[in-house]
Amino acid sequence: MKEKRYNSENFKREKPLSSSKIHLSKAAFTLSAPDIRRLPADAGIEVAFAGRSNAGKSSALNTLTNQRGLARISKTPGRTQLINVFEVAENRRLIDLPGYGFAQVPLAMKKKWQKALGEYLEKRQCLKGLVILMDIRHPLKDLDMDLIQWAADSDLPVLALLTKCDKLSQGKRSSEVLAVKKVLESLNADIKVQAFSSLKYTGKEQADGVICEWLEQEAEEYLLPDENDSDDVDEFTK
Ligand SMILES: Nc1nc2c(ncn2[C@@H]2O[C@H](COP(=O)(O)OP(=O)(O)OP(=O)(O)O)[C@@H](O)[C@H]2O)c(=O)[nH]1
Ligand SMILES: [Mg+2]
Repeated sequence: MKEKRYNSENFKREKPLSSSKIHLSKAAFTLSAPDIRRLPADAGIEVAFAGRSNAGKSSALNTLTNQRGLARISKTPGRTQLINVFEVAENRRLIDLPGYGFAQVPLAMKKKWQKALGEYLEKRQCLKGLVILMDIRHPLKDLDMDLIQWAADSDLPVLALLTKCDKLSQGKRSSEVLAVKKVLESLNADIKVQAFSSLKYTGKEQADGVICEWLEQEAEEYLLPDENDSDDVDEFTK
């Protein structure tokens, strides 16, 4: 039998989504996975939410999907320790990733979930956009920069959401956004920066626009082993 997987000639274009408009409010919880082996098949398109613990990832997911209780929010940093999957449309998913950079967590636990995070980012082929959330009062910490640099090097588009912007005055907010834009422009990559508040819905429309555009792209899929395989067809028609 011919080698079919991992060969660019064997890609096919998935048909455009039947209803091409994505609505994030359709998001529904699918599953929580401790590592990438328990995730749904690596097909379609995923947009993942990443950031330091307590940056506001789960809150942003709830705001963007208009669903208060979709992702679990906590005052205790380190709440999201699993990879949480929310399906928005067929083969289109939002992913709430475990937060990084929280010191007061036992080392063994931290190692386990940081490994899941690293594996997800490196191996997940259907990951087509990364939302990186940073508290607007403390953006661009070392681990944030590592992640942004990695995404830039991997040609993965980034939306940097500067969260909890309701905590700053309008003037301070604008100057923070400008400062972050200036640093990230130097990376020469597809990175957008947006002030965001889950509380006040600031930046919701802009973030929704970027995420939906990513999700509405056509996805590339591997052919299934038996599909369109003339050798196999011959076997059955002889
Ligand atoms: N004022 C304000 N507080 C926010 C906002 N977004 C999140 N918070 C608060 O920040 C805390 C952490 O929010 P989460 O959404 O749970 O953060 P997370 O990044 O998912 O945290 P982990 O799952 O621990 O990584 C909660 O107390 C939220 O209520 C916001 O836009 N404004
Ligand atoms: Mg969370």
